[in-house]
Amino acid sequence: MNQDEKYLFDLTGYIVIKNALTKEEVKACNRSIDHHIQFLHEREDSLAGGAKPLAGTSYRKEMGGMLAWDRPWCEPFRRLLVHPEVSSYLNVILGESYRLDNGPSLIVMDEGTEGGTLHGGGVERPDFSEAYFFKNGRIYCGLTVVEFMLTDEGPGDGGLALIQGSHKANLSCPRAMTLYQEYQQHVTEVHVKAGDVVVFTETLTHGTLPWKARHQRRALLYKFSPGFQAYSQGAHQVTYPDYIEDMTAEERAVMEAPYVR
Ligand SMILES: O=C(O)CCC(=O)C(=O)O
Repeated sequence: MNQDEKYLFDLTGYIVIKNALTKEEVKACNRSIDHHIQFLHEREDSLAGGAKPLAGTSYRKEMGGMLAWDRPWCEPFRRLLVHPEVSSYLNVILGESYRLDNGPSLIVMDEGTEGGTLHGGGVERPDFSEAYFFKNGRIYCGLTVVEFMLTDEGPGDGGLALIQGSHKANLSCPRAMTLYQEYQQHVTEVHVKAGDVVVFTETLTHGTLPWKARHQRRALLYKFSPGFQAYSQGAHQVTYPDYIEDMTAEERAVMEAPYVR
């Protein structure tokens, strides 16, 4: 990550790493997904918040669990944990011992799929797990989203959208803006090619525009944290040793693994 990219990430809250994945790497992910297509499920609830500009004819589809698939199917997804084109950025943004907080999770949208409200950023930063600040020449960033694009997202297609600079907002985003009803000129629709990777701080206000393209959208999300902190339980589902089971609920809460409760 060079000085210009660092400046732009600090300024806007996101960066697009062009051609981070080779065509073969994208193909390998898509092939593994196709092989497990029976696990793809449509959400049961809407993400569009009842807003007309975000409405669609179906809910988005999702799939997870790739890291646990049998070999060789899991391999392309495991490689993305430490992909050199991406880890060189995460080492700067999160520090060298960054860890997977949760994911990967796949978002799939066919033509007509609804969007999702803009969320995160401003006063929605609840605690240090989603902090963003700059001090002594370096970036300090909590939960960070890495979105591996497995298909193109061109102008007018929809998909990932964000409000540049909102990771530094001090006020909550106007409700009509989160619903994409007002101030659309301040919402950036991110345009990418398959193989590009978008890295953004979870404190950036972001969401999804309805999918209008004829081809299927596939975006693969990994969420990383600095090595010393956690936002969610991720792979570390709590199983208590017996002596903790014997504690009061209040005592047990203090013994839990780090994550945002
Ligand atoms: O559609 C996207 O790329 C963004 C998804 C998103 O904001 C989310 O799942 O929280």
